[in-house]
Amino acid sequence: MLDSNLSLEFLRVVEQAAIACARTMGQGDRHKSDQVAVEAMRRVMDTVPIDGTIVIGEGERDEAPMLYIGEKVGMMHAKNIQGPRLVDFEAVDIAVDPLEGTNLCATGAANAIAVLAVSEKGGLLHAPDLYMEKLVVGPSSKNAVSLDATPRENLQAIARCLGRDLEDLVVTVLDRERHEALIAEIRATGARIRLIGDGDLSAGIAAAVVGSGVHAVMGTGGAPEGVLTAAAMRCLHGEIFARLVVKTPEHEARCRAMGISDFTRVYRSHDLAPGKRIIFAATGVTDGTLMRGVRFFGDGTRTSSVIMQNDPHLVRFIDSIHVDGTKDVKIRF
Ligand code: VTB
Repeated sequence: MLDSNLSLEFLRVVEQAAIACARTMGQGDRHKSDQVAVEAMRRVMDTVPIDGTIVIGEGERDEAPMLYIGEKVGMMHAKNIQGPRLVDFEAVDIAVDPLEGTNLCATGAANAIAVLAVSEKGGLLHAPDLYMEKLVVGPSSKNAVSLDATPRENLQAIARCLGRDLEDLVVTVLDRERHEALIAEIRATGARIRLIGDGDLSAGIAAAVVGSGVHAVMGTGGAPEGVLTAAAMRCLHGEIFARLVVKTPEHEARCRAMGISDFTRVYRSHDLAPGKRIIFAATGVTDGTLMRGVRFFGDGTRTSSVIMQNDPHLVRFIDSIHVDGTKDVKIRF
């Protein structure tokens, strides 16, 4: 059983990853931003009392030095602990994106986050790093839309479910050439569009939260982030509809390597993140829709996070002040 106290342990992991890369905000070096987030996340992960396995991470073992797929993490595997482990640590699978939106951080743009999801073993799909067609909506419209419907049909359904006009909807779409036709179709309905440079995961979370000003996310983005989105949806009762973009024999081989043989399957949140117990944690790196970015104020640091679990169901928005122990820090409300 995933101990719900673990949620707060994982909160520390995303907070520290966010703080590390937020220091590099606007420096124009996305690789550096990512690297420091990965290092911080990896370091703090080993202080969490778990027997963890990374199932979605920075890449395959040969291409990523840390947080690679299959890497063992957590106190169970911490290098600085000698001798036999006396405690029975829980075995969990972990999906991480230490910095979702590396470009957003490197340019100081909105909605970069540090994020992870945890479940019992087998609770998160091992998704290949391919593109994925996605449709993300909130709880009110999740039973009225489909990945096989046209954007107009889906937007009409969402408008109906929300009791609004099409013109009152906001759809977030990644600003990419591949989305030209999609964007034209959405515009033709009269719905409003928010084009984003990166980060369809934080957009997806926003779409599932009433009052965020985002009603849907449409378009093609990364599959691993689709799994993280699904984990968030399990806690927010929103829904992701997703289909892998499999175009070449090489793509097919990568799917097969992950145990996927049906390339046209439409996945929903329960398929991508089937775990009985899910924990999802994210901290804002730059200012965003739901979370503020990391603020450094000389003698302390303030972070804004969301930490959620589906069972027992709990969604917490957490505002932390990290004080440097050596100074007489003033805490402001
Ligand atoms: C990016 C990023 C997204 O997918 O779009 C990436 O912004 C892949 O798309 O948040 P490109 O190759 O066009 O950049 C995500 O990482 C996740 O879906």
